[in-house]
Amino acid sequence: MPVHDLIRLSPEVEAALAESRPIVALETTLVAHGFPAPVGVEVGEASEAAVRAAGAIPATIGVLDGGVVAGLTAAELERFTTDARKLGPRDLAACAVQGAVGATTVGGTLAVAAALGIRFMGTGGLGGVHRGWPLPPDVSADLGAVARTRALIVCSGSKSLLDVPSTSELLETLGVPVLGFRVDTLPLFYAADGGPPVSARVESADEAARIADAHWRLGGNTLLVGRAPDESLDVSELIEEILAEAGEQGVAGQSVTPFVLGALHERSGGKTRRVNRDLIVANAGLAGEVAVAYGAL
Ligand code: PSU
Ligand code: MN
Repeated sequence: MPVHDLIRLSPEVEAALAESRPIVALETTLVAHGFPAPVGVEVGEASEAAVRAAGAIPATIGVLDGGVVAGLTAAELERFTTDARKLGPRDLAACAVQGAVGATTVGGTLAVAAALGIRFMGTGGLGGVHRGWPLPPDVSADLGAVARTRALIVCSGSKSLLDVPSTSELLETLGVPVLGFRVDTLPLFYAADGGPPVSARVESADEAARIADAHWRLGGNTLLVGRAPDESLDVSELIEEILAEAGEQGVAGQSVTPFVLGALHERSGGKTRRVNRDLIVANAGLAGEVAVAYGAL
């Protein structure tokens, strides 16, 4: 089966690809597993609106009805509930063939975007090295995906429940540029300050687009652009407390992120949910701006 039969494009995404218009890929894991229903769907829709406001076309990606879909409709997005599988790059094919509903992570979304030639993506926080490595030896497949594919992802750094300094070192090892959008340090997801240094600071979407273009022409793969959350929140103690509980309860692997995000949302009185939502939407908008700037080069 040729790849275009396996990947179903919405008419809008198909036309945008044919006309080489700016497109931003969006993930569905945060829709299904990052927020309690129905907040996830609202976050997905608000992210799409932010991409459109910047002048680009959103392509929200997931697996449904035996195929990979790029450009989910609002009705399709509603099907991404907590029952959806969480799909890293290795999980796409099995989910499609088995006809299950699958929500793509950053890595899973990048794999699809790369197959289609979509170069821009917005998300909340990248996966990375989990705390306590090498016990457990849990390193997100997001990192392998950014090393293998060619795209630019706007995010608020890596998720702060991770070992952020080790994640930053690994990004350097993998040759992934980490650009700070008007910041000198990689944002710590909920918190703006205190992260590791970026590899270069940029002042505008246009500058990020020009660096991406140069990086790709030099044979490079995915770049990150770190954008700080507008409202900064220090929840480091809460994160430690919740991670300890996750360990005691035997929560491991793919379940760690949803468990921690859910508990944080509850114990911060909804504050982390608000910050998380707003940073995801703002990152989608900035990804749209960079995609538009790249198209104008
Ligand atoms: N950031 C969020 N919410 C999320 C995630 C990141 O604000 O739900 C998801 C992303 O889809 C990311 C994934 O790709 O967590 C990484 O999961 P893991 O550590 O299991 O690889
Ligand atoms: Mn993991």
